[in-house]
Amino acid sequence: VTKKAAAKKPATKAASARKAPVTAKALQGKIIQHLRGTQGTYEEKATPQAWWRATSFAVNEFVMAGLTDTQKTHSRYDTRAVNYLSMEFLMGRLLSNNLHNLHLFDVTRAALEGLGQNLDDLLEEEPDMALGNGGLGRLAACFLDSLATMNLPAVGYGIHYEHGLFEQHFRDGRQIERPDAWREYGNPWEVCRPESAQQVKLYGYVETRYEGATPKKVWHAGRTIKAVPWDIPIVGYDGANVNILRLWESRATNFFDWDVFNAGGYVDAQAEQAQAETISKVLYPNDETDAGKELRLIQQYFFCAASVADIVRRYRRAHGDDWTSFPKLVAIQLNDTHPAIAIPELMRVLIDDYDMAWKDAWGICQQVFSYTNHTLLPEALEKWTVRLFEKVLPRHLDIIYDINHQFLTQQVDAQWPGDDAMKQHLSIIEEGHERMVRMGHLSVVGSHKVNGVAQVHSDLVRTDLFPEFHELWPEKLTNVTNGITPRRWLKACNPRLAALIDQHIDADWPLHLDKLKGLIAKADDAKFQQAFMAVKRENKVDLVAEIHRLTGIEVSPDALFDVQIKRLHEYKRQHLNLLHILALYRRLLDNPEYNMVPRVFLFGAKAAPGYHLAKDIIFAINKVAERINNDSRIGGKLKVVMLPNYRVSLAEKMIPAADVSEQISTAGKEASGTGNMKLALNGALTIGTLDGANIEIAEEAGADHCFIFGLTVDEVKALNARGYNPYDFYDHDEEIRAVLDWLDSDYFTPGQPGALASIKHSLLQGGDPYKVLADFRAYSDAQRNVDEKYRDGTAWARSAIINTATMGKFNSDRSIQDYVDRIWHLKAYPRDN
Ligand code: GPU
Repeated sequence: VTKKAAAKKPATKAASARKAPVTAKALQGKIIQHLRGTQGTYEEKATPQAWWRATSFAVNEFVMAGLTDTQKTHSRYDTRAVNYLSMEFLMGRLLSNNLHNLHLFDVTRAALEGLGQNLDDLLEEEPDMALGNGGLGRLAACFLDSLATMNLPAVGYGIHYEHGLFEQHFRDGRQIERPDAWREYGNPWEVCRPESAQQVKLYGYVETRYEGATPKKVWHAGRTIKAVPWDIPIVGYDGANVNILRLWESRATNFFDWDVFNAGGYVDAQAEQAQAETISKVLYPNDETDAGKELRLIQQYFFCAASVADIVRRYRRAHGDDWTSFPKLVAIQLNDTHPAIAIPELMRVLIDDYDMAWKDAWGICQQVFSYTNHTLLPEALEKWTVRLFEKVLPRHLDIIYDINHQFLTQQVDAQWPGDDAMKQHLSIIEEGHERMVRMGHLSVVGSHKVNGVAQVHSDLVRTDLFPEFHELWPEKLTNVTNGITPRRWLKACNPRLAALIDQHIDADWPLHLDKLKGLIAKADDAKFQQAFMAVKRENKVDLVAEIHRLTGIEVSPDALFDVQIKRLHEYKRQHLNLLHILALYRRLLDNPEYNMVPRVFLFGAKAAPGYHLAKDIIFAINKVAERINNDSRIGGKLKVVMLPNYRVSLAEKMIPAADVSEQISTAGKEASGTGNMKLALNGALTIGTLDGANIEIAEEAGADHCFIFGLTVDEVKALNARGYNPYDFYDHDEEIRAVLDWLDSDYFTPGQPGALASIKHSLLQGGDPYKVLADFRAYSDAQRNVDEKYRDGTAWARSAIINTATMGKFNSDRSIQDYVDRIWHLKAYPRDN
């Protein structure tokens, strides 16, 4: 386009920036240069890995230029920034995302084609960065994308795990875990910054020195660990800023080793090193359970101490010892309670290292910190024994006692004078057989804002989890409904749908997702319906091939694709889905004419390695699948597939092909859910309970375009209050009884009767804590409605379109704007360049 021609076009930012910043020819030159110059190979010999690396390094030139410009802008304007502290960042793959965000995707495809390479194949060479378990970690990743896109100054801080979430295999249907080695041979996206390394202290004792007017506490640490930062550039969409995700790796400190080494302790020195490096070795694979392990507490402290030190270093570089601007420039967000130890750590730094008065330091902390709660499940609410704290972080325990003392004697006593029961109830220290530090209480007391992640969840945080804190500080507890980045979860993962949308609305919808509403007008248009469902079918054809490649199972793209993808957990109720599959199978065996649309039930889920019932549910799904998929009597009407090693890159293949989205948690248990948003955005219809963000999805899409069923939060509470007895359902519902007894036979595990009995056991003798049997009939009826609606192709297409069209609210940019307005109060700084 000539300058003149360009001038005639409307000068929208999207239109101008959408042009690739480089020609295919120039990019080819860069790729070849990296292939030869940094990979040490050449075109004829290079492996796909080498091509992927060379392409990534070529793209990195654009990434790094953006990073430098952004950093200069931030320091020029001395910007207020949010520091997002999270134990998990579930980034997935970066090449495709970076190409899309830089508008380099098409030009790179063309450049590679000219070199005889296929971009889609190369993208598959990249290992997922699986530094997280599930929703909490992926939310952090989506938030980084939005922060960069919105030109907001932000740094993500986390741990540079050597091994991310385990790789899942199935052996005879059972989950086997293998270590993940995402950076075994180096990762092209990360830059080591040894110049910003920090020292982190652990163990030891606290000495009280009586020198000046007030006694001074001195922590004599028993051990010092080096924290080395690795920076991952986070590329905003459409020419926006490039922010940083800074991940800390633990190393042995050199000076510590030398003493031992020189004393002849060569082996001991190596052991010290191995111990130090254990800290960032592996991600704990427990989702929503508190491991209670010493190494986990050390991981938490390690990355919080390094991050706080880094934040303080950055501040002091511009402001020296003048702390007045600190709360104006620094916001620290705690992603759940995992980084709550950052609160006493900042207190320690200000008081011990910079001689600040308690009151001033506490004032700073309360302005700087805010905390996001992601669950109400009691087993996920972190507590550490006082004993462990005393051993690992003795100075922090002192500080926590002081925080608690001030809080109880001032705030609590003022509100509830003389009420000792209330003091005990709100205390950061839980008294009992073993005294515990309650990290949730510490987080609420130390933060100026606390948010839940969907409206119903935030309401429950106020009424059920922290009602007294809410009474004490009515302004503190708030809501920010979760969101997902439409760049990864629509534009990049579903290029066919993205292209169709581009034909009908402004191409800047990935920035302004509310513009999808423009598609509502098309929902009744037969041609558009056809085009929309044709995209869905092509995506299903692709997934069919992938299913075959991964499992050998053949499924038809003409079947209804019913998808449940999320961590395996009883509260998410994959076993409710399974019981319904068994009921369908039984109906088909009883009556081969049983009228149903052919359906493929697709699962993806990892179970925590020590969560036995979750692993039994995976085994049961695989065994039931084996039997059903090989049963010629049912005429291919029913297929069940559990894809191995569910992860971000697999989600990107499953979501575009889904017709139905399973969101069937017990009401009140799923804080928000985010997979629900991704699936609906890609045109899947939700079958779900009134839980978490499902409620808001149904509000946006309209009840006619979802299948809502089951007990509500209040009904679950009422059922618990009057006493729930699962046998009421087992005894009176013939189908429930039959499928549970079936699980307890050897029908699905020939020669091994009872191999699947633990599920039945947990639902009967175990009391069915998640009300699976109570919701079964309503679920089965809702599934009947799904089937009926799918037969009416027009009605289905219309609902699918309306789902895509109405998901604008769940753009993570909107979530971030809510954080900015309600909590962080940041200003955007587009980079100068
Ligand atoms: N969540 Br706590 C996790 O993925 N892991 C955790 O340890 C905790 C919460 C999830 C919630 O289960 C899910 O409902 C929510 O959408 C997600 O966090 C992000 O907020």
